Amino acid sequence: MIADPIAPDMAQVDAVIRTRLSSDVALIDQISHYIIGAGGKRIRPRLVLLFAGALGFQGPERFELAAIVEFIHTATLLHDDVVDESSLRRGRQTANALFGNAASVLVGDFLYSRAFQMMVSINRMRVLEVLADATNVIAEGEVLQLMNMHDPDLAVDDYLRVIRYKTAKLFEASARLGAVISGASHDIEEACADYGRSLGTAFQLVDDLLDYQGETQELGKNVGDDLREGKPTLPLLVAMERGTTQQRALIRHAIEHGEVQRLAEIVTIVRDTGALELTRDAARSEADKARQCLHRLPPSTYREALLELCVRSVDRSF
Ligand code: GRG
Repeated sequence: MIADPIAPDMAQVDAVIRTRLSSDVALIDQISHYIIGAGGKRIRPRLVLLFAGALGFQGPERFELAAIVEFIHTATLLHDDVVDESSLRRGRQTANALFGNAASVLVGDFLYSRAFQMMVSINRMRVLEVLADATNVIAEGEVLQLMNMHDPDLAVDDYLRVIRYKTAKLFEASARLGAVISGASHDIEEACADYGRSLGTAFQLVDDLLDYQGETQELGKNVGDDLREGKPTLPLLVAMERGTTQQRALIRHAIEHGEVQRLAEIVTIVRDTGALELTRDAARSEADKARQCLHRLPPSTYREALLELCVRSVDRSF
């Protein structure tokens, strides 16, 4: 593992996050500190900082921008856990489980709108444009996903569209913004955005496979949550295509009814049909695409760290 070139920067980002979280409203303070304090991998702020670093930008706006993307990410998590009725996140009870749905949604709104206040303070129309577009697409992705629930006949392309919208878009925006604040050319900006989109797609593919392969304790969230919601993700779509008639019928029924009573059997089918390997291979191929984009950047420790992120995003177990 290479030395982390942005370790001191990440400490600064955490300081901005703490300062900007503050509110006179006690419940906002309590819930926002609860979810942000639980940690998380902070990948999206890392993308902002690593691309800014790779393109030679050292201005203080980078810390604010990195905090902004983490706030938007956190707002989506708060909303998502309500929509999905999840009970475990980052190894802790979800905010909705602890404080209720209404409080979770509203504190999500606080974080989301605080992020826009911070964007305005950066005073760059292009930054506003990128993030306004990204958050709009994320919301579209989430609604598309809702429409796809309980549909065992979902086409793989439609599944991929959802993950590009709901997850890859914020990765794309984070990488793009690293280029925007650095004053990069249009071509470089697009290469950075392409990296983010591919990495984000790889990341969500792995997220979806860990729901069948992972361990609750290591993941920090409940395995089998996707099936419980009747979410047709790639591991299930592949297992249905490759399985026997009986196996296919079992998975179809589980998706249609969001049924987890036979989760153990379904996990075995998913494993035996090679659906997990195929999903990880698809993630690896997206990560390879991301890696190719880095040839457009000059060599640096930041670029090395971006390369390493491609490998770690595919091989991760949490
Ligand atoms: C508030 C703009 C806005 C939209 C609401 C609910 C919703 C619409 C969007 C949810 C999108 C979503 C949660 C996508 C999944 C993204 C994902 C892979 C989350 C997990 O990311 P990690 O692993 O989390 O980076 P940590 O905990 O490490 O930060």
